[in-house]
Order: sequence, then C-alpha cells, then structure tokens
Amino acid sequence: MSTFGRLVSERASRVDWPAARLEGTSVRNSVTKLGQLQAYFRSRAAFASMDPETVVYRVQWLEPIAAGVEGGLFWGSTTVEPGRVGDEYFMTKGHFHAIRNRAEYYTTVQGEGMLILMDEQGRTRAEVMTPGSLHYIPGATGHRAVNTGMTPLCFWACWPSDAGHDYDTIAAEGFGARVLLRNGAPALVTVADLGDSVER
Ligand code: PAN
Ligand code: ZN
Repeated sequence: MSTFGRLVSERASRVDWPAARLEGTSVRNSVTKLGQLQAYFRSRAAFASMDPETVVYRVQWLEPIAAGVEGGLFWGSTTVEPGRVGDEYFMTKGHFHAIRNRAEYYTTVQGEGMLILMDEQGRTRAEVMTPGSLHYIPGATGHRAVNTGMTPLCFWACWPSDAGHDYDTIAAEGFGARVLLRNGAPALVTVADLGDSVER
C-alpha cells in the first residue's frame, strides 16, 4: 500500500443528510416509546387510551470519546414521529445539560416543529423548526423538540461530550409552556394559562 493509501482513509461513519440518518459501525441508537413518557404529557386520560409501544422518537448519535470527558463533541440526529396525546403534540422528553453552561446546536432537515426553550427561572419561549432552521441552544437552557406536522420531524444536533443530560428537573417540573392543538393549529400555551401550577 502506498503512503497515500495508509494515511488517507474513508471515514467509518457517514451521514445521510436529508434523511437525518447516521451510518457506520459505531453509531448508537435509542428508541423512546410512549410508555416511557407518562410523566411528560398533560392528559393522563388520553395517554391511558393509547398503545404504550407506540414509537415517539428515535435518536442516533456518535460518541468519538467517552461521555463525560471534557473537550469532545457529540453528533446525532433525532426523528420525532407525528402524533398527539389528546391535544398535545408528540415531543422529546427535554432536558437541561447536567453541566449547566454547556450549549448545543440543532438544525432541522425535515418536517415542522417547535423547539421549546426554558431558562432556569422557568421563562419559556419557542422557535419554529422548519427545514433549514438553525437553533443555538445557550447553556442553562432546557430544550424540547415538538413535532407539530403530519410527517416525521428530523433534526441534527451537536453538543459537548461532557454536557450530560439532566432529565429529572424537567420530569419533575416540566416546561413553562406546552405546544397544543388550538383552533386547528399548534399554539404555545403557558402552564399559567392552562391553570397548571409549576413549583420552582
Ligand atoms: C439531543 C436529544 C434528543 C432526544 O440529542 O438528546 O433530541 O431528546 P431527549 O434527550 O430530551 O429525550 C440533545 O439535546 N442532546 O444533548
Ligand atoms: Zn441537549
């Protein structure tokens, strides 16, 4: 083999860009089903009437260095299926990063959605996710992706290898707003307007 042949290699991992799919032997995969999301959706009655085996979202990602080690970057994609629990659209659990000041990028490749963002005081806002939308998620900001469309919502993400995921805060307290079907369209509705109390 020539020197060139030894030094230049095909990368072991590839992206299928428009499908937001990762290919390669070191790709990690997770599937989140409805049954794992009981704490997250507002309507317990609607939730109870649905099949807990329903797939809500899939994540693929690469960890080129160990999780928790400072200095690296992780790269992955998420596909949130279309659907609702009652009037609430399918969504990710959402989390803060365990190391609070760690930021992240999301960019949408397919579908329609909303990215819910919340600071540590509970101030909540949303950005529209549409093909090509680029979302900078600052540190100390909880983030959740919601599929408001009729087709899968697919987006890429890049985050620091030591960020970690704090799911407990969101599982316990939720976000300050939910994305609900209102008058035939998705709307960001605050928990105050819903009459739900959030303790912080
Ligand atoms: C993303 C998320 C992914 C799934 O890769 O982990 O969209 O959402 P949950 O982790 O909230 O279930 C990310 O934000 N990484 O940090
Ligand atoms: Zn994150």
